[in-house]
Amino acid sequence: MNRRSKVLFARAQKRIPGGVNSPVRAFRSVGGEPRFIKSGKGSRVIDVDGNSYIDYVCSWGPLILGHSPSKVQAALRQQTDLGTSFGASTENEVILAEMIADAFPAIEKVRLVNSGTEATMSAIRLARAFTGRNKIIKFDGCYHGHVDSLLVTAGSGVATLGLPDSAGIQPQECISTLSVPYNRIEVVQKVLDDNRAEVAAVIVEPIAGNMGTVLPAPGFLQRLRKLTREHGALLIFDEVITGFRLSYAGAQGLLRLKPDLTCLGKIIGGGLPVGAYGGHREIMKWVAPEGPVYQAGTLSGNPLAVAAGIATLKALKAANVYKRIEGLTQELVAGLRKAAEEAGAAVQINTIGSMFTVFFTNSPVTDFQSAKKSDTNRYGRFFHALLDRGVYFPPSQFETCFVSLAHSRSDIRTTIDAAREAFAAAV
Ligand code: KE4
Repeated sequence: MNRRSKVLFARAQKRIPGGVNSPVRAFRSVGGEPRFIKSGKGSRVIDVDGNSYIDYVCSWGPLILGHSPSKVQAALRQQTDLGTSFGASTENEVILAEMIADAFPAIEKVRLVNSGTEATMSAIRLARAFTGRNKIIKFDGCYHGHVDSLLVTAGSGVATLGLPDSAGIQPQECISTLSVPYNRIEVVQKVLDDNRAEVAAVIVEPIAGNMGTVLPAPGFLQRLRKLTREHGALLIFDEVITGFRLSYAGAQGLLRLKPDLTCLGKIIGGGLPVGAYGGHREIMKWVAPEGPVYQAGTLSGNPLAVAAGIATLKALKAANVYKRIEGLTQELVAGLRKAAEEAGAAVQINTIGSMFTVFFTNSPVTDFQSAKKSDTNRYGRFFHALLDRGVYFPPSQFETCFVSLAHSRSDIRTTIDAAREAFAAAV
């Protein structure tokens, strides 16, 4: 029953475009109407009609500790008593910057901003200034926020809404953006050769999360690092999702790779608005006021977001955190694969660390092209069948499920049981 959600959605649509403050929340790609959430604790959220769900959206990634973790709540309470924003530097901003730099060897200096979009937008501007070049290479299906020049065959909400390029963006904004298929290193090589000495940067989600979870082919990122270095283009890892998600040093820590710039967000703010971009000090010294690349923000380094981020990263330094969360994810994915097989549903489940996506397709999903071959209507039916059984997956085929440290083995078993019925119901 979702009567109050329905009433609120009708009201919301009168005053907010599409009734939501971010498109993917509107359930457009799965049908039906969004549930309005009232509260969250641990692995669960409760909607305004009192329905409880085991949550695998986790606020799209930030809540790796689960909802309302006590240590983060305590840090926020302590900070609100001291003040919420000063527009001046604070000790905690230095502490968070030091924690990020200690975690990521490729980050010698870092600038805090208010969203992942601001992080990637600023990183692109910095790369152009540092190299004196204009062109940017990105990958089809990777989403880097709603930056004008990067909304080119983007993933996430854009893919969901079938907007290959958003309205309102001037063609000349994207003329220097070259989008190539993910995992196709030979295409990257050709584009770099054809645009010799013109490419400022290649930006990539090292593990893609915005076409659903899609993994890099063996050697893809290593060859990308080599090619960009040979061509004098900067390599930017967009780790807004994977930063502190896949390891305490993100995807680059797992892969033992060092990009020139890294974009972060989500987890480093513990559920409050945040973003960051950082890299080698020789590059970061170009950022104002040290250098000529202007970038600013009223609430950058906001005391509440920084307090929540510090509390979250401290919790992630505890022993075996990543081993535990991966074990839970592997148990869930194995159970989902078995449940799908029992229901005769052809699925591909891509997973790494505590990320996974269930694709309704027979063939492997290795890039945006193959992701789009999934049966998104069937995903929509599966999504609602799960929702009706108290399990909340992302309301889009082109997103990633997240497991948090608050998910229990009982949650995993409950989810597998619900999925067994949902696979059968979604035929
Ligand atoms: P924000 O501006 O939404 O904080 O971050 C943009 C961004 C940048 N880079 C990556 C890899 C991202 O995944 C994102 C945002 N992620 C989406 C979900 N995949 C946010 C959800 C939404 O748009 O509502």
